Amino acid sequence: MPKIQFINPSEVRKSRNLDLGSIPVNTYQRSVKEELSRFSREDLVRIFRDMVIIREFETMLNLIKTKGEYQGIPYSHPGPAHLSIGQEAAAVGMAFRLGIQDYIFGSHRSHGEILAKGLSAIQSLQEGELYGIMKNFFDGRILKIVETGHQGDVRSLALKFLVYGTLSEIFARETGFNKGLGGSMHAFFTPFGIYPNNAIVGGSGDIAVGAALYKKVNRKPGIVVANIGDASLGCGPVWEGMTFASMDQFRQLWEGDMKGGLPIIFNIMNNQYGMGGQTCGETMGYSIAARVGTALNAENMHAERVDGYNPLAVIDAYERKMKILEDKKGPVFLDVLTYRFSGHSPSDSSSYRSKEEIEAWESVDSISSYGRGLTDSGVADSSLLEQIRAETGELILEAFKRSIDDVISPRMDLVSNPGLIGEMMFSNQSADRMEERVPEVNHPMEENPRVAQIARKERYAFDQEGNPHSAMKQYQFRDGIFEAIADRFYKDPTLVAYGEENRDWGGAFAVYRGLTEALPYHRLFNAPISEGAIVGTAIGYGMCGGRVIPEIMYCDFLGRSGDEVFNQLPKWQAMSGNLIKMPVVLRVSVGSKYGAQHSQDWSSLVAHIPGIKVVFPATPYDAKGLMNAALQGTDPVVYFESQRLYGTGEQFHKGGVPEGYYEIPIGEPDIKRSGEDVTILTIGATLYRAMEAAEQLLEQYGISAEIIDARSLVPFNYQLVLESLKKTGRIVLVSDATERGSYLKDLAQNITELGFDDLDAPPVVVGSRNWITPAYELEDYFFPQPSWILDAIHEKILPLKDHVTTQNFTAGEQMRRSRLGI
Ligand SMILES: Cc1ncc(C[n+]2csc(CCOP(=O)(O)OP(=O)(O)O)c2C)c(N)n1
Ligand SMILES: [Mg+2]
Repeated sequence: MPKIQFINPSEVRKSRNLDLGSIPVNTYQRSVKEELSRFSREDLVRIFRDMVIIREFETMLNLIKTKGEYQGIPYSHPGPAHLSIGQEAAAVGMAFRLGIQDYIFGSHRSHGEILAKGLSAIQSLQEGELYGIMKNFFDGRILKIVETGHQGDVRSLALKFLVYGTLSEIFARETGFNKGLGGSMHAFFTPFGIYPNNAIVGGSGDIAVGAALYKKVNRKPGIVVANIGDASLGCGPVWEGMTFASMDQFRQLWEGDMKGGLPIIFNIMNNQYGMGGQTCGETMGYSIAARVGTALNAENMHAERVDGYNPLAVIDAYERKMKILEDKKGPVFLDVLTYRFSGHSPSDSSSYRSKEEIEAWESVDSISSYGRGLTDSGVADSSLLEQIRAETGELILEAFKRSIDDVISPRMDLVSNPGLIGEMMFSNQSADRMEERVPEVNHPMEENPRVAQIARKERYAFDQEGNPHSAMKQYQFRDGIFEAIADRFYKDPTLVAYGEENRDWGGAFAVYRGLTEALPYHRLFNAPISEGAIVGTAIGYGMCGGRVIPEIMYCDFLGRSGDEVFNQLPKWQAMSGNLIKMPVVLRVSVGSKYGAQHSQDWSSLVAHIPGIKVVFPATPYDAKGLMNAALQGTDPVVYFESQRLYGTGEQFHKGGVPEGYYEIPIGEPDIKRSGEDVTILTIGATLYRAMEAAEQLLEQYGISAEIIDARSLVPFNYQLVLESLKKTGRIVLVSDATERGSYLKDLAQNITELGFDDLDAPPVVVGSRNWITPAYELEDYFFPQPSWILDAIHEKILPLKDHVTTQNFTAGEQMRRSRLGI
């Protein structure tokens, strides 16, 4: 079902001027009095209260950071506190109309947003529901603390719960919303629709889009708000997220009720500074941030600037923008103008701005202005506002006292349980599907043309005489990946896959060919060339509860999704205190033939980062079994696949690749050839070069090599390797990653320690040269060759009689190269 969208030259070549339309700027002008018909008095007063709670909360933190005490009680908080004093109206206005089904994502400066969204949730939930949430959260541990001595209703109890849970999290207490593993910049509370805040500027810019994608694809109610700063508009992931959210296909190619835009608001908390840099006039050129919307789609993303110093203006904008999202006309871009009186952080001396400027903004402070609006309009008298301030002071003080009490609010006990954080790195669950629902597919699996084609293939590469079947007839490595993924698409209704050229093309390397016919657009689609957003949106999709397979076309492009792969994907399970799962299987194709920027094996870089499982299968049997295992799990897996192998048949598993479902446990290496004299441990496609080397060792030198295919990098079970060493006493490790700092070095180091008694010689690493990858014609001088393995054995382990080396593995050469850094 290829898409048919005719690009007509006579249309697109026509001469005309592009009219960008106009963008409203601060157009809201109503007074509190004029709003009395739209808001109840209670609501209008509550807006004031919510702003006051945020102000007092942040002021308390400011005092602790700058004076070391609050209300005469000393406390030291060494961690960060990016405060939002001055920005309260923007946060309360943003959250006021949202329900718990609406998700917010934030930044390093999101305490105010957490509180505002929490306060809004507390108001909108039924008391029973509210109590249930508190009771179920961490088995009621936080509830128990705040219930002690509480007199009053459930909502006032919930206020205590919200403030205490947030503050304890900031103070790294185990009783915090994320067990103290998130902290000030990452705290969140999903039961109220408060999703991760992000210490990486702009980090939420693409993750939030993935949450909106999740809502759309899985028909979940609610919208998503990405609260990001004005300076984050200089960040690639934010642009990529907005590009992804604005894709035409949502309206033009997605079908049925899936037609229409993503339910997301990019909410720019425009405090007009990025640390000390002035975004308007210095570090950016947009002049009015709302202008950015004009770049992304023909509706200018419904962009608008609103006065974030007036909570009613922000609420008004949300009412209108939520309607736009309901009509499936998202995304929306909101430039919420605000200002922070507090420094970027409490240590900030505000050297980049004048006292006059701060005072000018303080003179129009939203809390006092709005409070005046309430009294002037007769909604409240000043004694009520005073009472609110006084009650807020008590609320914050009580939470403060409790959260700094080491008995009530202990830190995670890493003394009696040193492995606690380690145990939180992976969820290690097994789940056929992330939700019980019938998966949407276009036809039964048996009717799929690719499935029919594979059915005619030979699932083992050799015939009964041991001769290889023709290449066309062999079941290939790419078929193994296809079968596992196709099976999961028919099992898990939440599963979606996307990346560059994933749909009509069938993936750049034809892994998905056939899936285009099987799946509607919203389950398999082409992404923009936005590797950051491809991974970032998958993270958002996964953390909301969906399973997803993003794809990076060439390993070298992982650099473009560096933040997502290194800072986001691996971190959120543990940083959430294990509330979040991350069923994201990131497929990464490792190239060759295309030179320095298309042929790098970066599996070592990924394996270095705690929190990601890393696999690198080399045979069709392993490819299918490991993909099945990855897709059955709930952890992030980076699944490397070598372009050298897509067409390879199954040469090892005698029965051929099973037609049915099976899993290969992640972390278990596999013996691909038995031997007695030397062990060769390979990663990825080097397996086949090691097999050649083993043949030569046997034929030319009578040495029998045992070959172990690592299959996984993280986790990795050393047992099999150590057993092999008991026989051979010698080991060579081979991979296509450049040798310096590679994962092989890590393996070699551990093998040295664990198998020292059995080793006759130190483990020897054979990686690629520490160069750029040269042209295809020169690749044999760069990537490990069979002869290199022999050379390394000859030079470092066991002299081979009359062996003539092609590579220099001497100690002197090793020293020379290291000295030169090559
Ligand atoms: C990727 C990244 N670069 C730099 C920083 C350091 N940093 C933290 S906050 C900040 C300014 C962000 O400004 P903005 O997005 O406008 O948010 P604001 O602090 O004004 O709320 C910077 C540069 C960071 N955390 N992440
Ligand atoms: Mg800013």
